[in-house]
Amino acid sequence: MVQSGRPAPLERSSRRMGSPPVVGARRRPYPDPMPEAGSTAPLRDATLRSPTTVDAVVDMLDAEGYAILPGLLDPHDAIAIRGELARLLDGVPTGRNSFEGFHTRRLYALFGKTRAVDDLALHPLVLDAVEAVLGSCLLSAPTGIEIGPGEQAQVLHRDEGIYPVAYPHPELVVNVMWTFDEFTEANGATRIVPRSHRNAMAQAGRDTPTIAATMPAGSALVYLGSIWHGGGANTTEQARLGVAMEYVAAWLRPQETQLLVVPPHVARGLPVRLQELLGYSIYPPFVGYVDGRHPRSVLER
Ligand SMILES: O=C(O)CCC(=O)C(=O)O
Repeated sequence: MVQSGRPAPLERSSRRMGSPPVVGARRRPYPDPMPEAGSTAPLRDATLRSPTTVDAVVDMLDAEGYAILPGLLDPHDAIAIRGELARLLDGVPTGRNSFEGFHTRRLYALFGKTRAVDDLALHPLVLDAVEAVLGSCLLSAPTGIEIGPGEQAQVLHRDEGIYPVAYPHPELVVNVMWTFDEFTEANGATRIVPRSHRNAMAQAGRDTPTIAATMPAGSALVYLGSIWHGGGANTTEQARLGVAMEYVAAWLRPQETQLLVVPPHVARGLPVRLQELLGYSIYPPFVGYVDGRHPRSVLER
C-alpha cells in the first residue's frame, strides 16, 4: 500500500485496465466521405444481424461511425425493462431546453434508481466493442430518453464535444442507444450523419443529410462520440423510449458523477464489473485512488 508520496500502482481490477484503444490505430483509408448537403450518394446499411462479432461491430464503427444491432435483447426482457422505465418516468417533467427537448422526458441517475438496466451496461458483445474502441472506460451518462409526440428534431451534435481535447485524438466516447419501442423515421429514431467521425473539422447543420437509425424494440445502436447525430422529430401520437448508455475513456471525467449517483452502500451489492464501470476502479497507474488506495477499498469498510 502507499507508504509515502504517490500511491503504488493499484491492483485488483477484474480486467486489464488501460489497454490501448484500437479503432484509431487500425483506421484504414475509406473512400466514401461524409454526405454533404445535396448529396445523393447511396448510404451503406450499418445493420449487423445476429450472430455477429466484436470485430464486425468495431469494423463497422471504424467505417461508418455507428452500427445497428437489431433484436439483441430477449423480447420478454425488453418488455420488463420498458415497464420499469415507464414506472420511473411517471411524474418526470419534460426537458428544460430544446436540447433536452420540450416534449422529451429524461431519466438521469439511472443506476441510482433501478437495477433493471445493469445487464445492458454489461452486455458482453456491446461492452467488448466499446472497450475495443476506448480501452478502459467508465459509464458516463446513462439516461432514459422518451421522445414524446410533437418533439422537434434535436440539434445535431457530437457527444465528445463537451471535452476540450484538441484533434487529432483517440475516440473519447462511445454511446449505445438501447431501444424499448420500435425506432422509426416518424417517432424520432436517432438521426446519424454517417462517416462524420472521419472528418474532425466537419460541422453538421440543418441541411446535412442524415439517416434514421430504425430498428425494432430490444435493439442497440452503437455510435462513436465523434459522429454527428441527434434525436429525431416525433410526428406520431406515441412516445419513443430508449436508454442511451454512454461510456467515456476511463481517464476522462464522466458527464454525470456516477460515484454520487451510486453511493457505496448501493454499489457494494453490484457485480464487480459494474462497480468498476461506475468508477470504483483505477486507470493505471493510479488515476482515481481514494486516500491512497484502490477505490474499491471504500466498499469493504
Ligand atoms: O434520443 C436520441 O435518439 C438521441 C439523443 C441525444 O443524442 C442526446 O440527447 O444527446
